[in-house]
Amino acid sequence: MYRRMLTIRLFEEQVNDLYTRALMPGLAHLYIGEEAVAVGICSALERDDYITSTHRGHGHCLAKGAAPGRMFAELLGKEAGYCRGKGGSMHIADPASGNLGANAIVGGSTGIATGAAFSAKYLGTKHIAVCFFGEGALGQGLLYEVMNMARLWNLPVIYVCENNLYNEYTHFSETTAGDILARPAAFGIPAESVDGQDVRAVYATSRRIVDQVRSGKGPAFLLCNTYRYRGHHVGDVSRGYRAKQEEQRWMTERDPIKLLGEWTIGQKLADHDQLDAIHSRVKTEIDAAVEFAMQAPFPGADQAQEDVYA
Ligand SMILES: Cc1ncc(C[n+]2csc(CCOP(=O)(O)OP(=O)(O)O)c2C)c(N)n1
Repeated sequence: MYRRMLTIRLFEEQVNDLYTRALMPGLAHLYIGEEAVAVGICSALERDDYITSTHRGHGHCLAKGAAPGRMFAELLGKEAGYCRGKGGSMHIADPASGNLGANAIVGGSTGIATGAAFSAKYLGTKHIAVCFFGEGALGQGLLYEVMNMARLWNLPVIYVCENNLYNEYTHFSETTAGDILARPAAFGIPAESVDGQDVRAVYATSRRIVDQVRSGKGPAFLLCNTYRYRGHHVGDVSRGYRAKQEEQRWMTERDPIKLLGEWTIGQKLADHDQLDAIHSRVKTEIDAAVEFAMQAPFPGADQAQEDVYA
């Protein structure tokens, strides 16, 4: 889990670099600071369980098993990318690792995840679906339609709300009335919250929920309290809508990688040198992945109209 969180962190730092050097088309929403959520939850899943993701989706894809090289290739619009360069940052799908796709429509993937859970139940496969979404999606009607269906039909789906406090530039308290957990509870869906900066807590909680959902008890809802360190997207650099002291507090006191590293050393499971060695290995892997993507060819012009449906 330490290595996976670090992979996401270093991947995202490279994305920021590629974007600011104008090498990457499109836009990117960085997941830095939230790594423990994706890693804690995906570590409790099987490879062929399903996930759906959001505009802030790189971390979910990597945590579920996507290869950094093909991810970078997708971001750079290259043929070797997961969507052959046609999806970009916000639409990465990797069916081989159960990733049914990121979705730039806020709340959009709640329907897809619930449909995947329906198919798993109908076909009797025992797979479950995890639907990641930000707290901004709590304002979307689709979520309530599908939570209703999921409860009525006892579907194996876990709704994971990542509350990083801000929907774009607005604090969630200005957009979200009442208690978040009361919303799934109104449908009879068991709901709980977890410290989204503590990967061990996220993993332990997810492990229990995953087992319940897989055993046929129907849907669940997990609220993960977390924080994004960077702007809403890479261009949001001044972040005047939130206090610098707040950012500093999360980064210094609540950093998920630092917290797990300190715990690991405190438990004498690893020492500083071993953690540094993991860091160097991940850095080498990420550098090689960027190089692979930079060298990879663009798709041919003859593919421009392939896979176009509308
Ligand atoms: C239906 C819809 N409305 C508006 C947008 C524009 N938009 C993109 S991200 C975002 C805020 C999302 O906030 P949240 O769901 O909390 O996720 P976070 O960015 O914090 O991870 C908005 C309003 C959109 N993509 N889709």
